[in-house]
Amino acid sequence: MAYNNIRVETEGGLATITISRPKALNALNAETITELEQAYTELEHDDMTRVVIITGDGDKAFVAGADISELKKADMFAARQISERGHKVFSQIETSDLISIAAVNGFALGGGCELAMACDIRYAADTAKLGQPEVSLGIIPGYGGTQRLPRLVGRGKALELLLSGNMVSGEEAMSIGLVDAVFPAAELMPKAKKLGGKILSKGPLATVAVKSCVRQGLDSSLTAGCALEISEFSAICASEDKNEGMTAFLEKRSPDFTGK
Ligand code: CO8
Repeated sequence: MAYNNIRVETEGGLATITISRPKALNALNAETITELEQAYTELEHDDMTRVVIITGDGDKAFVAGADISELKKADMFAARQISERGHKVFSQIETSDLISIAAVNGFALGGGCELAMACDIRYAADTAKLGQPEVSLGIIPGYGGTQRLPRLVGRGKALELLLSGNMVSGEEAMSIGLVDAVFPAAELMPKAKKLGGKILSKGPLATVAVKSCVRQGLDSSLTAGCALEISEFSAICASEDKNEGMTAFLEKRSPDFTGK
């Protein structure tokens, strides 16, 4: 499908979605959110694709937030719609069987930081700047920032960032758990692709089940999470991939997983 504000490239089981509105530092307008949803849905229906890297066009911005010129026009009713749309798409990314890696290549502010936080893993360039500056605009985050940020960095640090609007560097973001690794800018995409390739080499049913257990477990009690793990573990032990993985190990060869 042709898009105006994103590019989608696929290579083997790895897809890259590049948000591309360079004149607005890749800010998310309504059309971009819709395109992101369409692209994600299309990739979810593509049998090959298992890992998606989300990044921003150019070397300055991942995504500099929701589009402020669009938001400025929104009254209470429009704002609810915009917020609900964003939540729906980010939740789709978060709950999808696709494993998502945010390659944060520059400013990830407001909705941009929220998009990165909806991804499963966040890699950042050492030039990245992350933050939730909404209070500087007299608003609050509307794409999950007040909820996902404290879950990642803890209540105090989240409130410090949310209340001050301060930006943190890639290094600082890693030190507080907002991103998972930092690399020199030129190495960011190769490192994200390397991780994607590694995930692709593992059992497809297993990687989906790991994501599901971790995500649902963090949303529930330890007891409920452990019960979920027992269910997923026993189900996956009925798979052909389990047989192939263990046979390959014992035969000292690489497994040839089929996702069955
Ligand atoms: N929206 C629209 N345009 C933007 C945005 C944005 N978020 N960010 C940058 N731009 C535009 C600028 O207006 C400018 O356009 P022009 O060249 O036409 O003047 C161009 O991009 C380049 O930006 P700057 O000249 O400002 O570049 P600097 O290097 O000087 O500064 C910054 C870079 C620091 C990133 C600066 O652009 C900035 O502060 N941007 C805004 C960041 C921000 O506040 N983001 C949060 C937005 S609100 C939000 O995300 C809420 C999400 C939830 C929505 C829920 C809906 C209800």
